[in-house]
Amino acid sequence: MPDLTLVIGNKNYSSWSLRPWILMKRLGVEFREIVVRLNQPETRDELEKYGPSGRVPVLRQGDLCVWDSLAICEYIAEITGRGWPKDAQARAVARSVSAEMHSGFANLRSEWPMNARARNRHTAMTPSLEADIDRVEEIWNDCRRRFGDRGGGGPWLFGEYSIADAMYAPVVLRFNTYGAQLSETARWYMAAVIEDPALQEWLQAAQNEPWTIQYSEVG
Ligand SMILES: N[C@@H](CCC(=O)N[C@@H](CS)C(=O)NCC(=O)O)C(=O)O
Repeated sequence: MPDLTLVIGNKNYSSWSLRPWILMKRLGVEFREIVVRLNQPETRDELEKYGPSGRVPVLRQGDLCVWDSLAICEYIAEITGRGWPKDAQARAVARSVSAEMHSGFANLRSEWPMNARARNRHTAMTPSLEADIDRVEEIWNDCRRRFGDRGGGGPWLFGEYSIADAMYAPVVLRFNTYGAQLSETARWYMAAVIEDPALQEWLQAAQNEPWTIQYSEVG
């Protein structure tokens, strides 16, 4: 694959970075990786070197710069021909659940920040957090029930691994850290995501990072 560089944030905390990273790993796309340490005095200047939004993730390929996690996943799908379900209706639903994750779930994001290596954290349940958790469960249950047998019937939301799984990987880590109470299907899906060697590689790297971001240490 031609000359791809993915710029990401700390693996322990950067939920947006995990999405394209895990998609590229799962699809076997080779890339160089640059980690920018977030929440430091020099972070803004560092980020501006790589992309126009001052945020990560950013994908560079020669003169091309793609910023925003979903746009990067879409580009990877374009250059590999993989990443979305093959069937048009399954693909439309995969795009819907990916877009819903991309633009929503503000309470889940703020109340349960991603902290990949943390376990047994507890926060008070709020109605808005509960509503977000319920909606994620509904999405996982619905996708598995309707599309789980597609593409060879793997453990993923649409059978075969797709961008939708990459979009929800950070949520799996949040649920793992704060101990969400989930249905059997959701627990089974989470186990598949966590056992995935690509996710294990990310978790190991997060474990080895010496940096802490205090405002993301919750519970
Ligand atoms: N919608 C963007 C959001 C990216 C984003 O907010 N990234 C955070 C890190 S997870 C960031 O770069 N923050 C800048 C900073 O911490 O200075 C995407 O999907 O890529």
